[in-house]
Amino acid sequence: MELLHLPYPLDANVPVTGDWVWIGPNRAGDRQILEVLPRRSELSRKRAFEDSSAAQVLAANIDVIGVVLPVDRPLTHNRLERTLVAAWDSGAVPLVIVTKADLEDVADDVVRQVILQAAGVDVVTTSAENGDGIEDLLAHLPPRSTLVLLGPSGAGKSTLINALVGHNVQHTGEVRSGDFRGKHTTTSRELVPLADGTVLMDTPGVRGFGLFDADDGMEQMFGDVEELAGLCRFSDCAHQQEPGCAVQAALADGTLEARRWNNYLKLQREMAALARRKDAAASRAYQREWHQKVVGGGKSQRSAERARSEREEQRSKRRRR
Ligand SMILES: Nc1nc2c(ncn2[C@@H]2O[C@H](COP(=O)(O)OP(=O)(O)OP(=O)(O)O)[C@@H](O)[C@H]2O)c(=O)[nH]1
Ligand SMILES: [Mg+2]
Ligand SMILES: [Zn+2]
Repeated sequence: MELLHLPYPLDANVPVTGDWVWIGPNRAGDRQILEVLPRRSELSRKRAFEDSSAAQVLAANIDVIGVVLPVDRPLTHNRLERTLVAAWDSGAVPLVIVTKADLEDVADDVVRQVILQAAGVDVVTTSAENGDGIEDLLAHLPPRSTLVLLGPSGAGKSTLINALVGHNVQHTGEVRSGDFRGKHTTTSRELVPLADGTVLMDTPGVRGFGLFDADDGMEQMFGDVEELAGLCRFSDCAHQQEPGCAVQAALADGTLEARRWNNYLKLQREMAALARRKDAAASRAYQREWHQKVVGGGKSQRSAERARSEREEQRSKRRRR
């Protein structure tokens, strides 16, 4: 048997990029994955289609999740917080990586804004173009750790990996001149090892991050907000016009940013809706199972259907009488 760090997802779901698996001979003597080893971290998001309540695991066994933000695109306020919630929830440590710092004279402003929103998560500023911040970024990686880069297409993830490796291993692509978006140059998740045992994971650009059951991540990102809401005079305070509302007081004196509070509420609503969908799906599954047990009596689908049509026939006979 041998232990491999598998570079590609073999199946739609298991194992995923970053999984460690046991490979050994099957009964016929062929090499085959016998087992996926337990994951120490798991980055997931809600499956992309709207009414799904299932999780999609994007990567496993990540130590550091690099959230990549290029300075040449306006910072869309709430996406950073949302991504950091998912990152914290994975069990890995998030790190915000600002890229293309050589490009704009607004770089300093962007970084200041990013630091505010990152709620204590470390921020490193890099330029693959002139090498600034590359050493600093490496210093943020524990020995032999795995770093995944997340960010929109054209953010400079693959370029950054090339800068970390020291030569070109990943294809990179121009951004469109109109809206600075990338062209999805990287199309699969790929592992790139460094000489010192660090592993870098390049990913295709992801725009959105539907949160999935991210209570721990919410607590990491919004723990102070949750604590504040616990200080209101009434334990069932809706934080609207109630007297003694600690949230409204903090919004009024500026210690809580309105944008951040609204985004917190939005993410809470999103997860509550997901929980309701999950409950509904579970109750449908339960009803199906119950129906099968009681009505189907463990018979095959065909005989259950026959039984149903017989019952219907009898019912209509009764009606005719
Ligand atoms: N000026 C400057 N340009 C950069 C820097 N890093 C990346 N770029 C440019 O940004 C464009 C996109 O870079 P990529 O590395 O392909 O972006 P990506 O995030 O991998 O994009 P996808 O693979 O599509 O998700 C390329 O034209 C790069 O040359 C940088 O530090 N400075
Ligand atoms: Mg790329
Ligand atoms: Zn309140």
